[in-house]
Amino acid sequence: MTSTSTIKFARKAAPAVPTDAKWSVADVQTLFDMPFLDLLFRAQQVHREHFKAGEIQRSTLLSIKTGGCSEDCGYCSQSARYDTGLEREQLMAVEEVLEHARAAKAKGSSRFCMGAAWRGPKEKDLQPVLEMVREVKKLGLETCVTLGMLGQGQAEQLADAGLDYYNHNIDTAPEYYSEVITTHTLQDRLDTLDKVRDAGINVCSGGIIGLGETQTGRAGLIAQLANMNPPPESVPINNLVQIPGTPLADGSKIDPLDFVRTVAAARITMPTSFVRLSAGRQEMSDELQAMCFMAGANSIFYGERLLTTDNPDADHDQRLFERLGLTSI
Ligand code: SAM
Ligand code: DTB
Ligand code: SF4
Repeated sequence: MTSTSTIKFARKAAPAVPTDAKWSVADVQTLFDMPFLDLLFRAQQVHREHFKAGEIQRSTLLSIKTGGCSEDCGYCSQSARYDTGLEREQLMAVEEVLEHARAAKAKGSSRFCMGAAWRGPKEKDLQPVLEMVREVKKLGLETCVTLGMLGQGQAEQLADAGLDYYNHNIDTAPEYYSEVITTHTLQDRLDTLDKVRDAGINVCSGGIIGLGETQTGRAGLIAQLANMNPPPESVPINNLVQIPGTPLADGSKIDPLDFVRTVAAARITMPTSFVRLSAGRQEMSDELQAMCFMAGANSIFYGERLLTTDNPDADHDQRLFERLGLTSI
């Protein structure tokens, strides 16, 4: 005889974790199809098995070279191909970068992420970036850079400078990639990620939600990240910041609850990774962000600026941490 409790609580079985730890697109889609509260509960369970609940890592971003990028990423304010009204800036001087890094540390950030609008760094540009990495590290901050595709030997040079993380997102569903970007391929991105991994640098790789991808496409993005061996140590989940002038400026926005589902799926499929609630927080309510933390996000970008767009100011985040009883690591 079936017990009442079985009828009441086992409405939809959660998918079993695949034994070979590989996730098919269908497995992730099954997570998306779970009742919302069951999905969040499962994500919390996984989260608490691997992390202390309520501990949130904070990274501060700085654009060290802004605009004028040769690539055509359809969401980006910094592509030279779109008129987004962004003012181009040359590579920042090391001392100016350090001023920003000191301020980030004083506000409580533990990692400093420097981003450059390049297809990839030229050798002459890499040298000052190596200096930035060495000097920021001396301040007692973890270092991260995002410089585009790396050439032969560049990952090793970054590793020698002491770089902790390299950010390089795979951004969207494999089958949708060429709809969004035509100047490089997903395979190019994966090749750079291999170089980063081989050089012994921690991998930071995630994507953007709301580019017009289907829900299956979103499942494909998460599956591809989760199936990396090992998965990225840091997984930024960005909500598209719509930039006037870019091809993706006017698409329809996704249901915020689907964003939360994506965070939960990232947590469940990548149990030991830091999942970062990344771009898009400025347009999210505190309550929606709280739900993302419930879904297993345990990292944020902290400080009033992302690369070229606004982020909640640090005081607001500080109050949010206090209201939610969150602590920083
Ligand atoms: N040029 C390098 C690259 O593409 O890797 C580094 C900088 S690029 C701006 C870093 C990442 O920012 C992109 O891969 C994308 O995930 C994210 N990004 C860029 N524009 C965005 C936007 N409008 N909304 C959300 N995320 C965005
Ligand atoms: C990531 O995944 N998101 C950050 C960081 N890595 C480099 C960048 C977000 C950019 C948002 C739009 C802007 O400010 O230009
Ligand atoms: Fe250039 Fe990176 Fe923007 Fe693409 S996402 S246009 S590579 S800065």
